[in-house]
Amino acid sequence: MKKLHLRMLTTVLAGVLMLGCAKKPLTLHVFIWSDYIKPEIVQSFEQKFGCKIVLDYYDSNESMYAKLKAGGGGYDLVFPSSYMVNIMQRQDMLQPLDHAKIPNIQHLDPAANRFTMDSNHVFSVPYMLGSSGIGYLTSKVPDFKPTWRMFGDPAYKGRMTLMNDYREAIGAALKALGYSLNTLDTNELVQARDLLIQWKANIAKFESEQYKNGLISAEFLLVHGYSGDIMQIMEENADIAYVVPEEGTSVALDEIVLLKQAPQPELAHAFINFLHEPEIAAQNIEFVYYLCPNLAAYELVSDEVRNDPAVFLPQNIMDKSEVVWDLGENNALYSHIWDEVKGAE
Ligand code: SPD
Repeated sequence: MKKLHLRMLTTVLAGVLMLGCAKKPLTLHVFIWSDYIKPEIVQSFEQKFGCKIVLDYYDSNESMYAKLKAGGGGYDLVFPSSYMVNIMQRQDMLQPLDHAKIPNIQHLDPAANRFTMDSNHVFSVPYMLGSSGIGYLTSKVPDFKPTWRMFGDPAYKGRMTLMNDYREAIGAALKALGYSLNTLDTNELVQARDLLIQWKANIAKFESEQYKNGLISAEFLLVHGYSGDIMQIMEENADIAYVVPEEGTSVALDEIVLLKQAPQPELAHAFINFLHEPEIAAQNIEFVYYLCPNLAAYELVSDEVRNDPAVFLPQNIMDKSEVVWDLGENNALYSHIWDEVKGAE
């Protein structure tokens, strides 16, 4: 009965929005991380609602935020990590969500609440959970050890990349040193800065997007990257492996937010709801290799994905990993260190 009711609600909503489309086709503008949605899902939504989705891509929370702050885009929906949701909400960039228009919110896995600062989903709905780690070519790095310290190994000088992302890169150095990646201890941050400067001399570049093609083509042998992104490229080069370093890593929940100036809030709500249809969420998990925290979708994914520790993170990895939190005015401690790393010779 409940299912029937939901289906009717979705059909009515689609009908209402399509009536709008009959006059003038609606377009939804979505700003999302690259390689983060199955293209056929976008097409299904377009067909169902008779509308158009325009996707633009970013490779870090900070580049996305900078573009929005510069007035760019005209976007409806964005997919920031939980700490950035908090920053954007504090700066009045978001509008509250209407839960009545997102009935699939009922499927959310409550276990994901520990990764968000908005656990009542006032401004955000969880999208995907993933980790950061090391991708490498098993045949070219025979002495690989599961540690962030690999970035200091001179044997791979010039053939490695670290993410061009201040919380991820400083976070990797902090974890290598055994510290929290949210530390406010200036002594620990200075040690992380110095370690990162040593690693900088050993890597080809700080980079958050091209590392994938670079690893496929063997231009790079070892890269700092995101779990699902590296899992995706394993399909193109069977020599690639993904490992979470033994010191722990960052686990991030990216969430869907509706921008304050969103031109199409109705359609945006419908898209959020669509992404949490259990079958759609399961298809998306299978494609992107990140975990959409949707309990009903977990039942629908293949055994291969359900047993993949890069998708369903095992407890031992969770235990030593952390979420990057918004540190308020102390975020500046990290951006200051990042400037010093970038400026170092
Ligand atoms: N291509 C998808 C990348 C998703 C990254 N999510 C986590 C970001 C935390 N810095």
